[in-house]
Amino acid sequence: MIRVRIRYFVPAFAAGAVVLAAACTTAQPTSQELTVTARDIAYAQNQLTLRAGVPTRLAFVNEGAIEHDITIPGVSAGETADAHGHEEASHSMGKMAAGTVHATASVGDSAMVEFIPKAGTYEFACTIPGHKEAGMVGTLRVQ
Ligand SMILES: [Cu+2]
Repeated sequence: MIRVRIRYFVPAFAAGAVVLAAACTTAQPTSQELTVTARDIAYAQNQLTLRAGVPTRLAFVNEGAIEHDITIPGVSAGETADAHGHEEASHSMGKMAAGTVHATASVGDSAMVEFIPKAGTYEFACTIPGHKEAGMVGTLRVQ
């Protein structure tokens, strides 16, 4: 009686394992992209999620009437990543904390920054004086 049970149980288990393996393959992308749009004065997206350890392209688009940036301290697994969506060096960040991701764009411009995110929950904000206080702040979850 026990033998019969085992004979039916094993193929069912094997089929389940195949499904799990297929799910794992599709769940791990080789890259991911994220767009954050700035307006006056808020981010169009203030709750962001990313997958940890996956190369990421963050596009920062400024649809506002003044300059804005996005700064995410500590999220990069590698070096500090910095992108400026304008030619003049009007926006100097000085020395940023290790692992900071920063992109700045003047009016109507955009910037693309690439990094590999570490798992965790991060606050991101605009560093232009007064903007964070006015609401240019959000949360990024990396899982
Ligand atoms: Cu701003």
